[in-house]
Amino acid sequence: NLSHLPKAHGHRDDMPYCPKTSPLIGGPIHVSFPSRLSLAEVERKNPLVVRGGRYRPPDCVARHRTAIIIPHRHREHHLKFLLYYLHPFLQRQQLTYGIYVIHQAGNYTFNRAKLMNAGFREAMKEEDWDCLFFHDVDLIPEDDRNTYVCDSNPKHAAIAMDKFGYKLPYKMYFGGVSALTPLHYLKMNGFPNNYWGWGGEDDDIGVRVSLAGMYITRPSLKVGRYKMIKHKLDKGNDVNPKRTRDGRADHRSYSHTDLRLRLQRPHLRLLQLPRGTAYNPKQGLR
Ligand code: UD2
Ligand code: MN
Repeated sequence: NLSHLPKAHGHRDDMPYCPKTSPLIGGPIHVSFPSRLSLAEVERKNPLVVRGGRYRPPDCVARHRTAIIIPHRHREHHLKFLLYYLHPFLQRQQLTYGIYVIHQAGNYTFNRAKLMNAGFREAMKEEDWDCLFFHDVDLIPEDDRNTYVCDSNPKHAAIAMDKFGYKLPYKMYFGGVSALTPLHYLKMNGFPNNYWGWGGEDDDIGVRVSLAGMYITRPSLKVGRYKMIKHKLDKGNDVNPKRTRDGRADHRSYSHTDLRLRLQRPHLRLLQLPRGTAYNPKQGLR
């Protein structure tokens, strides 16, 4: 229910649904990083975005409502570029959306997956989102046909990144940008909270998807393209020696079955939801 939001200019209650495919989509996006860009400029260019990073199309009712969850600390410079590209990108897709920057306070070791759990919880408290995109702050989508809408199964959107030569690095890869419905998230019992520092949490999440009886969908290589803003490993995000259960870094070559054995939380509990159960955000998660 977005009725508490100010009505967009020209809003009428009898507005039609937006078309199934947005006429504003243009395909490939040229991504560069202008050195003098400011947040004020981003704000000026997106006059219809309201407080909380929220938007809905002014002249049609969106078919999809998507929350973007961005784990964040000390990356203001990257965030500025992401917002610069992401707001117009989502608007061209005629989505109702909200962008949530989930900031880790203090200097303790970074924990990306835990931040995403917090983001899910906070976003669902605010709004009945039908899709959540978990989004690295430094990944800029390069084609707006990569629609930020959920599939019937968990979606890995960042299939083709410049840093991996625009190829999927390995089949079970689930890092960068991924999309779940609230029901997907509940079925896999959310994300692990115990990966401190860099690495492993994305693979754990990928394994949870399959343990919950779901599979990973992806856009095509042509469309799921991203540029990663170049960076070094952050302070406070050292490589996690426990990113695989036995602390070895060769999990990328494991088969699916082996990966199962190497989960940090092999005891993960799956929520059993009866068929057709609707997720009630007020109940929250334990
Ligand atoms: C890869 C994955 C990422 C994650 C990570 C391992 C890609 C493109 N992404 O990212 O999804 O699985 O490996 O943990 O391969 N962050 C901060 N501040 C910090 C540290 C991290 O904001 O101090 C956030 C930020 O959103 C960043 C993300 O965490 O994009 C992943 O961290 P990274 O960019 O340092 O790691 P990277 O590029 O190897
Ligand atoms: Mn990165």
